[in-house]
Amino acid sequence: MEYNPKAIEKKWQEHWKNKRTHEPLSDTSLPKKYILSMFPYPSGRIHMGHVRNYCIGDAIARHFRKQNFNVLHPIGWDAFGMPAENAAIKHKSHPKKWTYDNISNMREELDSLGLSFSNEREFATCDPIYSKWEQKFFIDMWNRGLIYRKKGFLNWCPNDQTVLANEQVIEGRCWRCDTEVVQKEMFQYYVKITDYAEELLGSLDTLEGRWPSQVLTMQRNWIGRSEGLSFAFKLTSSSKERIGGSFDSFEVFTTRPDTLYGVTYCALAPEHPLVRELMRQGKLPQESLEALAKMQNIPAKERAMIPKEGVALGLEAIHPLTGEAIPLWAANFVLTDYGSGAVMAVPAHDERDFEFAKKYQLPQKQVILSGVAPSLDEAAYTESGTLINSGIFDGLESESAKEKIIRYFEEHSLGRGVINYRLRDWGISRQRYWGTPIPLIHCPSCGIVPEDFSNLPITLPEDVVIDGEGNPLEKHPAWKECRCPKCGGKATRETDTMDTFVESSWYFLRYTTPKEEWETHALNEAMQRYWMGVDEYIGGIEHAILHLLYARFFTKVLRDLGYTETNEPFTHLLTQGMVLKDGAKMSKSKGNVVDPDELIERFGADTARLFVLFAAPPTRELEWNDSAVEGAYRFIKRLCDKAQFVQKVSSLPQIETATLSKTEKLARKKVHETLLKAQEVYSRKNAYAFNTLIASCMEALNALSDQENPAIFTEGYFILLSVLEPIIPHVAWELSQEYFGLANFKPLAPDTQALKSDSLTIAITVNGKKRGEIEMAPGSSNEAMLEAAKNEVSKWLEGMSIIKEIVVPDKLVNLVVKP
Ligand code: ANZ
Ligand code: ZN
Repeated sequence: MEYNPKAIEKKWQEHWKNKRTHEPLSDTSLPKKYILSMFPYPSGRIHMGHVRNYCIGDAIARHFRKQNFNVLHPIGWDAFGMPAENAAIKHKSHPKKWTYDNISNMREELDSLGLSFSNEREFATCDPIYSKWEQKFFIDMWNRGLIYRKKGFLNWCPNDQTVLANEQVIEGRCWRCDTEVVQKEMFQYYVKITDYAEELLGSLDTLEGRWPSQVLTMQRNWIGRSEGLSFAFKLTSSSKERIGGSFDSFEVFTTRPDTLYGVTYCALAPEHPLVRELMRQGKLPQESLEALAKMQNIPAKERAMIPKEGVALGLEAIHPLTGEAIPLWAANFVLTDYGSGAVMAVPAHDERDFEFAKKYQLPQKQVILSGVAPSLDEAAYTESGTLINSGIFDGLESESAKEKIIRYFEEHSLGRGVINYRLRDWGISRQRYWGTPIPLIHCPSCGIVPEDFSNLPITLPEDVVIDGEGNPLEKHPAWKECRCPKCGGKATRETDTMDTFVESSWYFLRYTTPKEEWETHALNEAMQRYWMGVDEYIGGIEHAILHLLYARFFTKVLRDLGYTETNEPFTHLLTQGMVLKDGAKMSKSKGNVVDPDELIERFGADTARLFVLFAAPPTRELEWNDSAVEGAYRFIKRLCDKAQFVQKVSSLPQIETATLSKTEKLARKKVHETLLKAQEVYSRKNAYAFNTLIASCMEALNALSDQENPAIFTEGYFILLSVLEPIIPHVAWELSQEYFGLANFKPLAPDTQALKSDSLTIAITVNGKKRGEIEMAPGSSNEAMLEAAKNEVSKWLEGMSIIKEIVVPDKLVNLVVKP
């Protein structure tokens, strides 16, 4: 067959679409696979990372479809977000137009790759019907107290004029525009993800072996569970007086109650209410006030990377066990929103406390005996050990001391054992136009009231001025002014919109519901039960924490609200590696981007697909390589060239295995090994090492070409096309239709006989000269050996008559001939 990718790719893409080949079936008695590559942000054009992501998912989806699974393999668009607004400012376009134009453009690009998406379930998260249900979820959560409004210090990007989540601040800068982030106090809506901290942590265990262990570790650390003691330090009476009676104590949290006798000072976060009160009263020297103000303005994340700094507060607290007076400091290494924002400092046994104590010449007191010779001048001893200088707890080991001290505090009502999580509630409001409107109304007499369900969705007004200054919704009175759903009085809409991570937290659930029901149902109950969880979720490692944690959380919330029964949305997770060129991540700024469109235009989609799956295993980085692209193209061409040796058949040819020559056996072995490898690859034994599967196909094609038996060639070709179909679907469908009537796209099992390598090599001599070799099973009969041998050396026997046949079992056949 002449290889003409343009013609056949278009033909098959249309065929699949017209025949609805890739749409899922509604028959829930069929075995199912839900294969999902993370949906794209409609930035304008697809890049090689997308190509890789969707080709991996597509190969898996196509494989299981061929194995008679009912497959859901949907695509959609994560369509809200700041870039649309930034483009609007820059190009004077409208975010909506910009977004939908990008979607149709990228959709065409994805189509040109021949991806087997369940097209009829496609949606964009900015579609009003999607907003409707998201707003419904928001209201359900609000009514349950799972969403609340709170004033707090937030990361503020002065350039984007918006609040950023902690995760969106990278080294003190905005994740999008790289502007330095400042702290600003304002109202914000929060989702109580902390209510689910325990479950989010605990059920990670069920994902063991199914998710990359690296991702599990990152999630565990992010949730950050620690057990310890929480208790109050009382201020001394003179300190109480000094602060005017507004405070008489403050809480601390420690994971090392066993070090309690080693406390030599306490450190408070710069934002601690007690510190703020001191500042408000101006009861500190001017330079201290200035130093504190400076500390407060540095984003929390950055504080961890700068030298420790502190300000003596001139106050003292009473040690709960020794009664000693302990000095108070404000320190930049104490986090405001962890524990209680204050720590008991033990310089002898904690590194940060040690460093700080050295700098400000604060005393240290050893209370844990170390195994090695103690030299507490250089560093803190942070391990456990035996307690010393610890009153009634002397001689205890750290672990039991912790327990006993916690019990002591509880019995004497001094404090209690607590479990703390590092996880913070998720701030979900953004002061932005292009997002899902928060469905709340501010009424002067009723307070904050959710919008009536019958009025959902609340859609965005289109006639807005987007100039980059503040939230355009604030400046749109016609939209903002409304009626209170409760009292009917004049009220105003909330102008904040939701963080786009909310949309991506439930889109995978939405896909399970057929499009006909999108108006009437958030989720079809029976269908979500059938399709969930996602059997393979494929995406970048950059989503290891944020998206995956929010999606897990949201699923659990929707479960508790009665929308789904799913506990964990993603049964398996495959994190793909980055696509590099010249060793660096492809990026516009580096100018090393390869445009997928050009690649497809030049070589065809099948070459692009073969290249990305062959160049590296999915989880590893993929280095761009021009000659590997050409190699991929040549392989496909060779596959087409070889088709001429195929005998047209409509089922797997039956092979008479007893009499095969060595090369014939070898060819069959290679082919059936490929089939076996395919089974392994798709059962995720080796994280979908498509590269090894493709290499195996290439070897098999070579082995087939090295022998001349048309039945073996045909059988091998029949199998190879089937194995290659998920990878190079267009050419595989074309060849299969031409030669096999597509009969090969069904479950095929390797022939165990062909895989056996226990055959022996039998030399064949004619008149004492070696003329060939055959592969025979050990213990084959003399007759079988003779027959195979004569077959193999037939050209040496032509016109000859055999005078003598000598068979040495398992070793040799010698024929004596004469003309
Ligand atoms: C005294 C102590 C002695 C501590 C010692 C550690 C070692 P994790 O494990 O991450 O939960 N801490 C508590 N609240 C803090 C805050 N808001 N900002 C900074 N540090 C804080 O850490 C808990 C430990 O971190 C606590 O135990 C406390 O220091 C500190 F030899 O208390 B420890
Ligand atoms: Zn009202």
